[in-house]
Order: sequence, then C-alpha cells, then structure tokens
Amino acid sequence: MAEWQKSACILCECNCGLEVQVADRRMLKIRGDKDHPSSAGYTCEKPLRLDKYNSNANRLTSPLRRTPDGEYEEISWETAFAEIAAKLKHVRETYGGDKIFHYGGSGQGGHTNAGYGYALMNLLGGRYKSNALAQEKTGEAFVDAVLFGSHSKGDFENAQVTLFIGKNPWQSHSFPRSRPTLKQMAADPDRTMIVMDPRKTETAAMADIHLQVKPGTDAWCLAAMIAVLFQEDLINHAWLAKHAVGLDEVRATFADLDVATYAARCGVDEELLRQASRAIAGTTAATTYEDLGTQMGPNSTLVSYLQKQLWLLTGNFGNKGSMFIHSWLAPLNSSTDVIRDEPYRPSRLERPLVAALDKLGLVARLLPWLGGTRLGGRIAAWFSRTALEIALPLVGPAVARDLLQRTFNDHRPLGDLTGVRTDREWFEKSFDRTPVSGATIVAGLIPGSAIVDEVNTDHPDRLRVLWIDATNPLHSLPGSQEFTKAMRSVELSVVVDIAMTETARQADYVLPSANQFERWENTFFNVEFPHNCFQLRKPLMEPLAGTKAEPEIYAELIRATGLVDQRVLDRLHRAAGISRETWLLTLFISMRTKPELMGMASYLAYETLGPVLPAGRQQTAPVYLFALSCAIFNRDSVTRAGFIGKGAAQGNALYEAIVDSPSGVVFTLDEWKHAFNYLRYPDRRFRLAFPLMLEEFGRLAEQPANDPRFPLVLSAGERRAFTANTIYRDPTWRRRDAEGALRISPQDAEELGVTADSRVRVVTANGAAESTVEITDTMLPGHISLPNGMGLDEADEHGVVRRVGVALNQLTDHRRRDPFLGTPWHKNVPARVEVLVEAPAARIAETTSART
Ligand SMILES: Nc1nc2c(c(=O)[nH]1)N[C@H]1C(S)=C(S)[C@@H](COP(=O)(O)OP(=O)(O)OC[C@H]3O[C@@H](n4cnc5c(=O)[nH]c(N)nc54)[C@H](O)[C@@H]3O)O[C@H]1N2
Ligand SMILES: Nc1nc2c(c(=O)[nH]1)N[C@H]1C(S)=C(S)[C@@H](COP(=O)(O)OP(=O)(O)OC[C@H]3O[C@@H](n4cnc5c(=O)[nH]c(N)nc54)[C@H](O)[C@@H]3O)O[C@H]1N2
Ligand code: SF4
Ligand SMILES: [Mo]
Repeated sequence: MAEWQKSACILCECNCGLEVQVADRRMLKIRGDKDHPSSAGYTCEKPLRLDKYNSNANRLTSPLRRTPDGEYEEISWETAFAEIAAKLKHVRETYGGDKIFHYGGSGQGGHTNAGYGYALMNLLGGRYKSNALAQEKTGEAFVDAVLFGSHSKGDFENAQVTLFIGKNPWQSHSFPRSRPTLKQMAADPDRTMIVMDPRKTETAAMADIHLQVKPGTDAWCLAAMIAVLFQEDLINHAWLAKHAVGLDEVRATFADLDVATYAARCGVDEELLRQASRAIAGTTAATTYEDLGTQMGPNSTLVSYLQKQLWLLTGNFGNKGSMFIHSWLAPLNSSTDVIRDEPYRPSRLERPLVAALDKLGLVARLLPWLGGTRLGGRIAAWFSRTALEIALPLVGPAVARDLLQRTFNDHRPLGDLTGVRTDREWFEKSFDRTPVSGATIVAGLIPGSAIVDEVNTDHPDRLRVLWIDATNPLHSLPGSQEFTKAMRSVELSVVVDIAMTETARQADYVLPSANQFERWENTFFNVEFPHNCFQLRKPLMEPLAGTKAEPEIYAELIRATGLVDQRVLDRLHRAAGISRETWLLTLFISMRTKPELMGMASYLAYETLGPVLPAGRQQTAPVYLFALSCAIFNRDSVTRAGFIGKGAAQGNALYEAIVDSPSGVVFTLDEWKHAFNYLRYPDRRFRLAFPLMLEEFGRLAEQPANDPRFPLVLSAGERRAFTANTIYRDPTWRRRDAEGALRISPQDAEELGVTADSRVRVVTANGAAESTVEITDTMLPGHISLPNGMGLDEADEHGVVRRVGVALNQLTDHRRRDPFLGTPWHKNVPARVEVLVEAPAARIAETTSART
C-alpha cells in the first residue's frame, strides 16, 4: 500500500493540512492531517476529489503557440523561450519595460510563482501588476493601512461574539476549522453569532442575530450600529484613552444619527440592530469578518472603515477571542503590511556602516574567490557570519524591507502617516495612478476592473504585454468580453497554467506548468495569532511529462533574455559553495551596488543558492530568504517559537525547521499583549478618524437610481459546497448542484412565473446567460444569486468543448466599481430574469438586439 504523504489543500486560503496516498501519479486517498498546526485533521468535503485537479484530461503537456487562424500548435520549450524572450525585449526596447503587465501569483494554493514572475518583470523594467486581491481585498487593506498599518483578523475559535458581514464561512471557510468552530459558537448559549447578509445563508441560519440587510445597504446598518454605541454610551472609554486617537471626529459624525431612519433604509429591525451593538460592546472578546458580500458591493471601502469602528470603539483588540494584528512569514503584498514605512534612512550611528557596506562592492567580488582554497573558504565563512552578526541587527530591517518592496514593486510607500490628515487631498496626491485611466494603485496592484482600460485604447502609454500566471482573469475579472478584446489586441500575451483555460484560449503562447503537487509549494496566507504557522509542501510526484515547474520556466526564460550579468550569478554561486552566510552577504552587497537585483531575489536564490542545497531542495531556496526576513522583522516572536541564533542563524534555524516539518511549523509565538506590537504607528495607537471616509459617509445619500429594466440585484459569485474558484475544471467533481442553479425567492419566482424546473435567462446590461433555478426562501425578494467558478469551457474526452453553468463575468461590467480602489461590484449587478418558454435561439437573438 502507498504511504501517506503530507501536503495541503489548495482550494481555499485555509490550506488545511492533508495526507495523501499516491500511486501511478494518482491521488488515491486523501484525509486530513492531524499534525497540521492549524487545521489539526480538519478538512471540508472539497479536497477529497483533488485527483480531479491532478489527473484532469485537460492538463497541458506542451508549450503552445497561437496560429493566425486561432488554433494552437505545439512548439518546443526552446522555441517558446527564444520567441517569448525576443518579443519581451522588443516591447521593452520599443515602448519601455513598464508596458509589460503581470497578472497572477494569486492562487489559493501556491504563491511561489509570483516571486519568479516578478523577477522577470523587474528585470525587464515592468512596473504594473495585479492579482485577484485587487478585486476583493485592496479596499480593506487601504483602510487598515491608515487605521493601524497592517492586516487584522479575529480569534474566532475563542470569540464570545462574532459578526460576519457579507461572509458565509460555513461554505467559504477562511479561518481554521471553520465548521467545527461555527458549530461550537452556535451550540454555546453564552456566545453570540451575528450575521449581516441579505441571504439566510447556512451561517445565518446558525446565528443568534441575523441582520438581513437589503443588498448593498450595509453602510446604513453599520452606521446605525455605531450610532447606538455612542447613544447608549457603550464605547470603551478607558481602552480608547489608552490605545486610540481621533474619537472626537468619529463621535461628531455618528453620535447624532437617527438610528430608526438608518435601520429602515437597510431594512433591518431597529431593535435587532441595537441588540447586535450591545452584544459587541458587552465583551472584550468580539470579532468581525467582512468578505465579498460587501467588498464586492457599493460603498465597499466605506463599509470596511465602518466595520472596524465597531471593534475599535468597544476595545475588542488584543484579548483572547478578539481582533489581532499578526506576523507574516512574507507579507502577501509588502505594502499591505509595510506600506507606512519610509524608505530606509540610516541614523547617524548607522551611516558609516551603511556607507561602508556600499563601498564593499569589492568584498562581494573577493569573498566568493576565497572559496578556492580550504583556508580561504573558512576565512570567508567566518567573516560573513561575523559581518552579518554585526550588521543584521542594525540594517537588517531596512535591507529586508527594501528587498520586499522591490520584489513586490510596490510603487510609492505611504510613509509614516503620523500627524498626516488622511483626507481627499492626501488621497489625490499620495498614490501612484495607472498611466491611461488614472486608477489608484494600492498595495502595488492595479485595480482588477481597470486593467482593460489600460489596454483597450490607443493611448501611447497603454499596456502592451499581458503576462498571466496561475489565474484565469478572462473568466474572473468583470466584463469577460472586454478582457477577450484586450488579450487579442496586445503585442504579446502569455499564459502559464496547467490547463487550457478560458484565458489560455486567447493567448499568443501557453506554457504548461507542473502543478502544485508536483513541486515545492506554499502560500503566504499565514495570518493567525498568537501562533502563526507556515507549511512548505513537498512535491508528491515528479512533474507531468512535458511540463516544467515554474521556477525552472522563469529561470530559463530569464536566461534566454540574456539580461542578467553572468558574473553576478557566478559570484553568488561560488559564494553559496562556501556558506549560506557568504552567499547572503554577497547577495546583500551585490544588491546595494546593483539595486535592480533586489527585485529578483526569488530567482537569484533559486539559481545560485538552490543548487548547493541538499538534493531535491533547490526550489526551497527563496524560502530561506523569507524565513530570514521574518526573523529580522519578528525577532522576539520567532525566538518564542523556539528559533534562536545571532545574525543570520535565527532565520537559518527557522528555514531548516520549515523544510524538515512537512505538516508545517509555528514560526511566531506571541502573547495577547504583543498584539499591539504589530501596530505600525510608532505610538502604537489606532487612528479612529479617517477624514476621507468620514467625508464619504456624508455622501451616502447620493446613490444612483435603479435602472427600471433591471429590477433585481444579482449576486454574481456565491461560494457554495461545490464551488472552488476555477481550480477544479472537471465538472464531475460536483456531487450536488451540478449546474450551479440561480437562487431566487418564492415571491419573485411566483411573480415571474418561474417554477422549480424552469430554465431561465438572466439578463444584465452587459450580457445574458441561461440557468436552472432553485426557488428558496433563503433569498430576499429582489435578490438573486449565482455561484462562482462555473461556466468553464472544458473539453471532454472527445475534445468537444462544453460549458456547464454560467460564466458570471459575461454578465458583469468593469465600470461598476468602487470609486476609491476600483473593486468591482460583483455582488450587486442589476439584472432581470426571463423564463425560457420559446426555443432558446430565438430568444437569444432578441436579447442581443436589446443590448445597448
Ligand atoms: N466553497 C468555496 N469556498 C471558497 C471559495 C470557493 O470558490 N468555494 N473561494 C474562496 C475565496 S477566493 C474567497 S475570496 C472567499 C469568499 O468568501 P465569502 O465572501 O464568504 O463568499 P461569497 O459567497 O462570495 O459571499 C458571501 C456572502 O455575501 C452575501 N452578500 C451578497 N450581497 C451582500 C450585501 O449587499 N451585503 C452583505 N452583507 N452581504 C451580501 C452573499 O449572500 C454571501 O452569503 O471564499 C473562499 N472559499
Ligand atoms: N463575478 C465574480 N467574479 C469573481 C468573484 C466573484 O465572486 N464573482 N470572485 C473573485 C475572487 S474573490 C477571486 S479570488 C478570483 C479567483 O479567480 P482567479 O484569480 O482567476 O483564480 P482561480 O479561479 O483560482 O484560477 C486559478 C488558475 O490557476 C491555474 N493553476 C492551478 N494550479 C496551477 C499551477 O500549479 N501553476 C499554474 N501556473 N497555474 C495553476 C488553474 O488552472 C486556474 O486557471 O475570482 C474573482 N472573480
Ligand atoms: S477547501 Fe478550504 S476549508 Fe476545505 S479543506 Fe480545503 S483549505 Fe480546508
Ligand atoms: Mo478570493
């Protein structure tokens, strides 16, 4: 019998630990891994069919090139690399490297690609990038940056009171062991679960309080809840006096609101909403979780701000069962964490040292040569170790920050916001904007909705290359029609994927990668506290024949460009042969003298440190750098987790533990009082007032009128038991809801003449699609909902392409988006439903002509 191997689920950000039996490349049996530090044996149903991800007939096995007639022909890897490298260099020379755009690295199961992809972009002078976070989380990250400068989350396992806003964790999970935790919450009479959601979701059905808001009206509900805190004097005065500033401005905005009017506007019973406020204020162990229901709807950024007031005004931070800020092994985007850090300016004391380092270019050249003799090698290793012991405590944070910011190409860091008035003027001048449409770039990401505006234009600064890796934007970004146009109009489009996706079907080149069980892989969704854990997964099998793992794809492509100085590579390679510290010191010094190398850290690690690591571990080389930077930023917490050592030794110890712990390791360990250490303001106080958002709140009444042609609100993208983004492409993985039915209320169904076995057409201003229906009283009248991840064009074993369910983003419009961060309003699409009574073809013609 095959042995159980450790891995993790790649279907959502929880990445629950798995044990897998593999034989003949098949994932025969899958179960939860009890040794995994956060999931502890738990899994939901979804990963049990991961073999359908792994063994799907749609796996790509050869690089493909698009022919003039839109077909694809197989080409060799050499040809692919040579042609793509030549085209990239042509664009760079003709229009500038900043016209090359990177989208991806954002999957639920693997984040290592991004490091290599960014290395390629940074080498070519690329400036613009994005991923799925820029259609969901950038608004919240922006608010977090101003209020406290990092990412917050809640301790749901121990919370006495929890508020879920536009979040259905029974289906979507997102925190460890979601379902057992929810069951415990529901079963305990002393704990209160509050759900704000127009739909009576599985989670809402378990809740003590269901605030069943009308779609898109959460801002009113939350404002009323804040007003109740002031009016009933439920705010935590003592806590606020110690830990926050800006209370007066918030009070002035919310204290006098008429709660009844706001409650009526969102359709929630006033007394219920008051109960919710009282529950949150009645404990210091309350948590909140906002997700797509509001992040992809009107007023999304404002809602993030209002939501955070609830836990801040009641002092629900830094206690067991409350909200916290946490460490990262490596931040998902460096700016969501270090956004407020100024570029490094050494103190008077440090200046000579840094100046010396800068002049040490010679050392970086000499050190590696010492490896030529045994004694020389010893001297070099000793020197490097000692130099790092002295230098890292002083300049380590600055170097690591520069490195992350350069790697992520994060544009302008916000700098220290202490004393800054974060109002409209500040907003207008503090962020970089996209070259064509002027969209705001936060966390280094172009808003997902704005990408097509940067391509589908004759503006001279338009993007000319779309580089797409481990993501399916033609399917997942709003307005698929516009994205198709963009793919076909750029000078070059390349898709790196394991399958022939909707996006790949429009690309100039498609590069087949090994999948996430065929290489070392990890995510950076490490967002827990007081224990934060990280799992590096070993490959379960060799790459499928014909594919290459991404590190290799990018390394070969980077070589094919001929743009990296071979002497630097040789030097680093030689240094690695002496000791890890020698490699590190050589890398740091090389980077200070050649800053362009900073954005290429993952590649340099793979290419030069990787080969001297124990056999089979080359791909883990970048993790060494992440472990090191984590130790540099979180020295005490990493020490508490059991990793000690001076200089680079602590990071090295952490790296070794990571590689040797297939179930994952706790990399930082804190006590609750340490939660405040993660606040980025030097005074460790929260900024309650955010003038830009307070001003925006004043405009809440100015809502656009409904279009009478589309009387219903469609939530396009509900997470259900059998949806998993587009990671599973084989539709047979679904045991229920095979076609992803449209959910509709009994009242709407009756009015429209829809019955349980009707087929309907959902029509929006942008398109139309057919669907089956599920009539359910979980839906509010006026609200309809379709699941995400459906509508894939998947070839069956005979090569016939079929589509099951609705491809949502043929219905959405990229222009309906948040005014600040450009996150699309997927959950709030004006729509109508027509019952299909005639032959479908005739009706489709009619809808097409009705489109304006
Ligand atoms: N099963 C499954 N789990 C997943 C995924 C998956 O594809 N399938 N995807 C993962 C990913 S990428 C993400 S980002 C998360 C997302 O996780 P969630 O955000 O929990 O998922 P959704 O179902 O998209 O949206 C949540 C809720 O928003 C509600 N909603 C709609 N309109 C409004 C509104 O106006 N106000 C409020 N308050 N609520 C509203 C919907 O009714 C829905 O219940 O899930 C992750 N987990
Ligand atoms: N209308 C609407 N649109 C939405 C949403 C919604 O609710 N409604 N939700 C949004 C959200 S929250 C998210 S997160 C996005 C998700 O949408 P995307 O960012 O497009 O991500 P996935 O659907 O997860 O696509 C993952 C891709 O990676 C490929 N892949 C898998 N393994 C590997 C690998 O090892 N290497 C490589 N190179 N590729 C691999 C898969 O084949 C697939 O093509 O969708 C967004 N779009
Ligand atoms: S889908 Fe999410 S919750 Fe379910 S097993 Fe996978 S990682 Fe865990
Ligand atoms: Mo997502």
